[in-house]
Parts: sequence; C-alpha cells; structure tokens
Amino acid sequence: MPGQQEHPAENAKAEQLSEGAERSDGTHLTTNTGMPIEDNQNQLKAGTRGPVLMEDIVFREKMMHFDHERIPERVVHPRGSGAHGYFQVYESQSDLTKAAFLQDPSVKTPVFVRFSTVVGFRGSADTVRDVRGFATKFYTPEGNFDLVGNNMPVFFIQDAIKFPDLVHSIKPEPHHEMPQASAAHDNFWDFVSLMPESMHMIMWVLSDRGIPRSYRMMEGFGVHTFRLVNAEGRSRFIKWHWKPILGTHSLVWDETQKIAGKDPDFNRRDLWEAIEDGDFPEFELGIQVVEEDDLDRFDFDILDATKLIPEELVPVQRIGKMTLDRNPTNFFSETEQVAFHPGHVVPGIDFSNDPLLQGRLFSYLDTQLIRLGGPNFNEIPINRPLAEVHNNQRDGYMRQTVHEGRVNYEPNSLGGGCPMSSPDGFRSFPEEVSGQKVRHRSESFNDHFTQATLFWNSQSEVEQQHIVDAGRFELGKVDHLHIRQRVCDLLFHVDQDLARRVAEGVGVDEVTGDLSYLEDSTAPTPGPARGAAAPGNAPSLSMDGQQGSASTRKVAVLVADGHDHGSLAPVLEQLEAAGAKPMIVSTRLGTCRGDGGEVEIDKTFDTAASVVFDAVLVAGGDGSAETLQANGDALHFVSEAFKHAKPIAAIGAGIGVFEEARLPDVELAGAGDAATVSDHGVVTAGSGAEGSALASELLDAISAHRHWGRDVSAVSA
Ligand code: HDE
Repeated sequence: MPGQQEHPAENAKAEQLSEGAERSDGTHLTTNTGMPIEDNQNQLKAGTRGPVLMEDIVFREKMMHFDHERIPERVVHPRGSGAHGYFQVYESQSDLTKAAFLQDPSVKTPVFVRFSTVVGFRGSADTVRDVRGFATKFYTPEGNFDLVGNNMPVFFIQDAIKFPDLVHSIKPEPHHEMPQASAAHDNFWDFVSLMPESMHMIMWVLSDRGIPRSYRMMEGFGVHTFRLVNAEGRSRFIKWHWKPILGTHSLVWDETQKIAGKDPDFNRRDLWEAIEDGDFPEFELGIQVVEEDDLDRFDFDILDATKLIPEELVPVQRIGKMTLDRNPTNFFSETEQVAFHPGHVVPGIDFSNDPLLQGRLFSYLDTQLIRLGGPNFNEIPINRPLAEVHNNQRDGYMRQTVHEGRVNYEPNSLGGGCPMSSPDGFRSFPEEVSGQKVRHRSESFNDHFTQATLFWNSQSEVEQQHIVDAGRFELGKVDHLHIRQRVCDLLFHVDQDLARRVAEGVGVDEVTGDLSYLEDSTAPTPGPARGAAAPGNAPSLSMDGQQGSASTRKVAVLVADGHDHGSLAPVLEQLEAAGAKPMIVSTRLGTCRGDGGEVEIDKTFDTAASVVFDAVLVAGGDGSAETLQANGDALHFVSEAFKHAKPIAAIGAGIGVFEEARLPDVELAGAGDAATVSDHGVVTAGSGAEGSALASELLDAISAHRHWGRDVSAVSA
C-alpha cells in the first residue's frame, strides 16, 4: 500500500502462518493479537453456574473493542453514502492547468465520492429537506485532490466566522434536541431573519433542489471560485460543476415525508442498488472560466459564496466524466472514515480569496483530529494517496508507517539530502496582495437579493408554488410571530408576490418589506442592488421540463392472481429493455398465477408503497383487476402516485382500478378498446390495443419524470 511500509516482522510471520493452514485461511476466530479463540459463546466462569472471572482476557478484549466502536459523527454531513469509481478528462486541459489528472484522456483517475445530507444525525432519514454534500476524492499521481462540493451552487453565509452560528441555529435546538434533520424551527429562521445574505441560498433550499430524487440525479457545485494555473504560471478563475447524465430531478414534498418512514435509506439504497445492477452513475465535470482580468467584470462579486455565475453569462464547459462503478466493501472503513479537505489540491489548482473558502481551509483538517483520532488520518486506507508520501512528519496517534533510518529532518546530509523540495511542487499563485488588517466585509458583497430574485424568476409556475409551499411549511413550524414576520419581509425583497403568498399561510397579516429591525442587529445591512437592470431569467436554474430518461426508474407493477400474462409480459420486456426496473407488487409474496404464465412477486403492499417508485403499472385480466379493485392498499397506491404527478398506466381490465380510484378529470381507454390513451402521464390501453404502444407511451411518460397540470386537489392520498 502506498504510504505504508511493511511491518518489519511481516515476512517471518507469513512464513510461519503458512505452516498452519487452519490459522491462516481466515476461518478461525482470533483475538486482535492473533491468538486463536477456543469458545466464543461463554465467559470464563468458576463452574458452569459460578461467577465470571476477571481473568477472561478474551471477553474483556472483545467488549473493550465493542465499547469503542463508534467514533464522533461529523458535526455537519454525518449521514453519507459512498462509491468508488474513476474520472477521465475528455481532452488535455494544459492551456488552463498543469494538474496531471487533467492532461491525458486515456488515463483513468480513481475517485471516491461521498454524498451526504448536512443537518440530520447519522441515523436520520435520507429524504429530508436539506442541502446535499457531494464530495469527491481524486487519487491523482500528484496527490489527492478533494472537490468538496454541495448540490447547490451558493451558501448561506459569506464569511466562515459565521459557520458555527449557522450550524448551531439549524441543528436540533439544544434544550430538547428537536427537531431532527429539519430547518423548520424557530432558531434557524431567527438566524436567517437576521442574516439577509442567506436569502439566495434560502431560495435554493426551499426549492425542489432540497429534495433530490437520487444522488445520481443531482448537480454538484464547488461553490467557491477557485483558480486553475497552467505550466506557464498563468491563472484563471473557475467554478466547478458536476452534471448528472441522468438529468436533475427531485421528489415531491409530501412524498419525501412518507419515504422518511417507509424507507429512510431511500437515497442510500438507490445509489447502492444502481451500482450493484451495473447502472453506473455518471457525472460530467464542468468548469466556468473567468479570465484573471475579469475578476470585477460582473454585477456581483465572484469572491462572494452567496452568488453564482449564471451559466447564461459564462457557459459551463464539460471537460470530463466520472463513473461510479463500485460500492464500498465496508461502510465504516470507507464511507465513514473518508476525510475530505478543500485544501487537498494538486499543483495547477489554487484558491481564490473567498473568505468562506479560506475559513474552510482551517476547519477540515482540524475536525479530523478528534473524529479520526489524530493527525495520521491520511494513513487510513481510504484516505491514503496513490502518490508516494515522503516527508519528515513523524509519530502521533495511530501511526501506521514504520520509518526506517535515522534522518527525520531537512536539510540533511546523512540522508543524502532526501526528501528534498521539488521545483515542480505546489506553488501558490503569486497574487499581489496589500491592504489594511480589518474585520470588514467588502461592499461588493452587500447585494443580498438580486440573485435570489433571479432564481425565483427562473422557476416555472409549479416550481414557484413548491417554494411557496415549502416556505409555508417551514415558517408554519415557527412559534414566534416576529420571526415569521421578519422572514416574510425579507422575502418581500426577493419577490412581493412570493412574500404575500407565504405570509398568507403563516398568519402574517401585512408584509411591507420593512427591514428597519436589522439596524439594531449586528447583521451586515443589505446594500442596494448592484445590477443596473432588474434580473431577467436564467433557464439553467430551473429543473422543470428537463427531459430525463427511463433508465433505472422503478416501476411498481400491481398484479394479482388471474392477471392476463400475455399482455403483461411483453410490456415488462420492453420496460426492461429500456433500462427501467419493473417490480411486481401484490397482496402476498410467492408466485402470481395468470392467464398464459406467472410472475414471481418482489414486494407486497406491506413492504412497498407508491412513494418509493417512479411509476405504476396495473396489469390486465379480470381476476387480477377484481382483487385489486377491492383492495384499499392498491387503490391508495394508484391515487398516491397520481397525486405525486407520477406516470401511471393500466392494461385492459386493470383500467377498472383507475376508475375505482376515481382519478379526477382523466381520459381513460375503455377496458375492451383497441386504443391506447395517454393523458397527463396516465397511459391506458384497452385489451385490444398493441402492448408495445402502451410500453413506449409509458417510457416517454417516465422520461418526463412528473406530470404537473393534473387536478389533484381533491385526491385523498
Ligand atoms: Fe463543509 N464541513 N464547511 N461545506 N462540508 C464539513 O468536515 C465547513 C461548506 C461540505 O463527506 C466538515 O470532515 C466550514 C461549503 C461537504 O466527509 C467540517 C464551512 C461546502 C462535507 C466542515 C463549510 C461544504 C463537509 C464536517 C464554512 C460546499 C462532507 C466533517 C466556512 C462547497 C464531506 C468534515 C464528507 C463537511 C466545515 C461550508 C461542503 C466541520 C467551516 C460552502 C460536502 O469541517
């Protein structure tokens, strides 16, 4: 293993052990020093019914280790899911950077990615409204490069000194440790009401970006402005992006809350199963490039992490692709022990003066000292670079490397001067800096609303409604009226209509946008908009209408005995051929018999719910339809999927289940027709219709992800 030397006694040990095969083949229990264990069922006692003896070294070692199995969870991002994979650049980026892993398209750079929620504890549910972490470790030949990003391109605060306050406010309140994994409480919104700089990020969090469908279907952002530096020493500013090949898609709020109970591991399971099935998640790496001289070209400051650079102003260039093709072998050893740090860069990548980024450069090293038990965390296998490590850092808790020789200093002559510094080593970009030592924020950071408004303006009507609903939910959980009032007054500066619609739902009678209360606070007062004109629209900020693909989408197929297998089987085949994942759901496990064949049941109404699927298909056949029509769980399944704007389909007699569920205002085919009807993502085919037409309409409907525009107000699900 790179960075770790063999134990001096390793060879002798191997030889000895190979003599006793029963001890080296891994089939027998040992203590941690390798002593074979004779009995793992009983403590050592004085007689079979006598007292336990202190002398029981086997028991005491085992229990001591168990007592210390937990390490502190991350203070933020504790709940995560990891995956291994590789990255390949499309073509050499030598003009922009000398970073070795961005030069040669034939080279596959190994990566490990950890996706996470931020606020909830390690055991919390996946589908809460939250920011998602998207951290990637590239094991490059010049050392590890960590791109430690989120699924939103901006952040709540501008200066790292506010991070502990932000995190305290959003975590469960300290007196009773509630609520879990939720921002919907007084402390958080109190903080927000006094931090107007958070308004842009608040728009993202309230939007559907806060509830992604899958880790495989969300964008990633480096957030801060970084630098790329080429071999000639020329520097440009850049923003990092990850673009998911499957498109960016979200859940629906009602659905997320139900999934949190039905399958709290929803996103984790989705990632794991996709990789196990060989449906490897793919993301393209993108960059936005801003020339050094253009630092001040924009109406906003690119050093301010509450601002993004609209893609409409600076397009994202896609420079390579990451493929995640292997699940971790052991969750603790890899996903839990991985340690990311934005300061893990390689020559050719450098930092900007963003004060949020600069503060992070301290925090990520510091936090590992307690979490991973000392300064040697880079020797844990998942953190070990593939590049060789040579330096004079020594000792410390849990040191793995066994250094040889006497020399542990530099310069030296006794070790031939080695290891010595290298002319090609990391060199900070020699930016000219001067200034007074001050604790002030640049005035160029003071426009807190223009980009929040841009985000709001760029959302479709449905997306805007979701933001209003989310605002009503979040503030609806806030007890203090003055906090609700203040947040509505802040929203007023984003958009008056938005503010009024939220206010109406949370008992705030009048919204005037009066922010005079900020004058008595320590919060930096918002300045005027810097942009000359009112913000327009940036289509890249909307997810609505993004065409996705039916690949890897889960389809619940509701079936009971007596189904028409002849019409079902070809539809299932066609769905599978397109990469969709049909799963048979019925009233019990086992085999479901039908006319012309049978299917093996995957899930029952006890173990599955519509919320964990992307689409629903009801099989044909009189017997099956009769059973399902009389089954409340099946009717609820269909109604709920309909309410959540998901594609639903039925074949022949199965259409009766839709009729019984009383889906409002939907055109359905007659059970015995020869036609296929598709209406707002509700696809029905009479028993005389071509099965392939239904399958291809359903696949199109799945690719469209959701079908807004249905009248679901009266649907009780
Ligand atoms: Fe983090 N952040 N953060 N953060 N962050 C951590 O590091 C911190 C910020 C992000 O899967 C911690 O090892 C400060 C922005 C991710 O292991 C901690 C500030 C962005 C992860 C920490 C920020 C992130 C973390 C907790 C403001 C997007 C999970 C455990 C100055 C660009 C990494 C740890 C993983 C984790 C500090 C803000 C992303 C405490 C001080 C902005 C994805 O060190």
